[in-house]
Amino acid sequence: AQKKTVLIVYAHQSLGSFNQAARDVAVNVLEEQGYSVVVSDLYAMNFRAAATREDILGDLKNPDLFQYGDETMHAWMEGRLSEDIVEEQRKVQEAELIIFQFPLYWFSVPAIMKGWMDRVLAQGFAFSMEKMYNNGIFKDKKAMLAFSTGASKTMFQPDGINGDINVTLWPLQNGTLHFCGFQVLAPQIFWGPAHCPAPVRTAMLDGWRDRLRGLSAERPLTFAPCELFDLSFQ
Ligand code: FMN
Repeated sequence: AQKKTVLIVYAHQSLGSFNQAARDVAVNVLEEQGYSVVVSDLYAMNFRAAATREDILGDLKNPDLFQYGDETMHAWMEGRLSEDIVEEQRKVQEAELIIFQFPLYWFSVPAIMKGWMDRVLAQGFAFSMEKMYNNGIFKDKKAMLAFSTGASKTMFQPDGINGDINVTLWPLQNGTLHFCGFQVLAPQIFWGPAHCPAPVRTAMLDGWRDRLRGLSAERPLTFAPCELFDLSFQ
């Protein structure tokens, strides 16, 4: 039987960073558990972040007005997306779990990872007007954000200076991952590793190792069910 696959989409520039250590823990634990682990190291790949005309091979449907979403949907249907996108889509297809490992940038993912989302999660491949949220294309797959912050946990409490971290994560976890159907696992948050003494960083990585060992038994987050919303736009 083929091994189950985990894809780690990874965005950090530096060898020796905390994010790299967190990535390596995940690779080791998951491989120990019999998974095949694929890493997309976005900076090392020099992954292109910008959604442009170059993502479509051949002629445009509407050369008078370039509409990225429409053009990439048609290109996906006709097998005319650029090779770097197709390669990432193949990895997504094969993975049963995707872990996004990154440092929090401006309450979000770094631009290179946002570009991965913008370009790889194309209409038709990752969602359609009929298939979204609980009925989404990737409903049999899981996804998870694993990230480090500069801020402390208290700053991201509901009454903290940054507000509730769950509000910060809503666009990524609900608007992107759950929208595409993924079962979203609770985020793994490494609070301010740069401001912690080494033993605390080590303890954070030990906690991550322990969590990964039990990951397959975790229940995904729940989001507001579609029934609560006006679906008349359909
Ligand atoms: N930390 C936060 O807590 N919230 C932010 O919104 C945030 N935005 C950042 C934006 C940029 C462009 C940079 C460079 C850093 C930002 N940080 C923010 C701090 C990083 O998240 C922090 O330095 C990183 O998680 C540390 O991990 P590392 O040691 O692996 O690099």
